[in-house]
Amino acid sequence: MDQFSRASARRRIITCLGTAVALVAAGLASAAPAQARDVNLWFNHAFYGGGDAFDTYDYGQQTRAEDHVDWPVSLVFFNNATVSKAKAPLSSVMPHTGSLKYAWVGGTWDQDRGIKQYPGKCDSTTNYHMRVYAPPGTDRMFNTYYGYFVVATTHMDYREGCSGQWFGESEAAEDFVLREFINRGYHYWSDWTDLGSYENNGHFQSNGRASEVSIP
Ligand SMILES: [Ca+2]
Repeated sequence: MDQFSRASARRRIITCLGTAVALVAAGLASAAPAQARDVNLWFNHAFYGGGDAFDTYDYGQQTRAEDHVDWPVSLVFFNNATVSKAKAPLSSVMPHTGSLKYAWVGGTWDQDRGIKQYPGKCDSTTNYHMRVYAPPGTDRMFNTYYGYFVVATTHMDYREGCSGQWFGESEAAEDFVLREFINRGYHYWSDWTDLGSYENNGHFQSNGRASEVSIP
């Protein structure tokens, strides 16, 4: 698929988004899990042409609610992607795994520990982490324009398990992963798809637009 037809499709996506649900901020102050925060918009998103839809955040448990969102979807791997094919190219730079999180993809739950640069560590270098999701039965989703696709969330685990730890910077983590694919010669579209998952609150950072990588 060439860039022109993809761009043309994107212009029409705006009118074809899945149901947007405006969520109230109530309830965040009481017994909120560590990752709870004010998520302004929450979509179950279907690309133009329909096919498999996905929630634009992953979750800390199998509950599709604002209080349980973890990280925004920041990458779409398409063309002929599977979860394993989206992870494999980065096995040398992100050889470790993290805790299980969950995503609602293609009408079912998937779970993933993801891939990350390091296990928990106390120095101040980057430790980017990506989780990749698709229905476990197929390991991929399908859309007429994207072909076989999977979605991924990204973030950084800073000084994980040590004093001064924090988690976030999804946008920087997206850029890190995208750069690794660019360096390996993959075709890409940076910050291409508007998923409405904009966040700008301390370390919770996302411009709401997912980058795309073509997996042959
Ligand atoms: Ca982005």
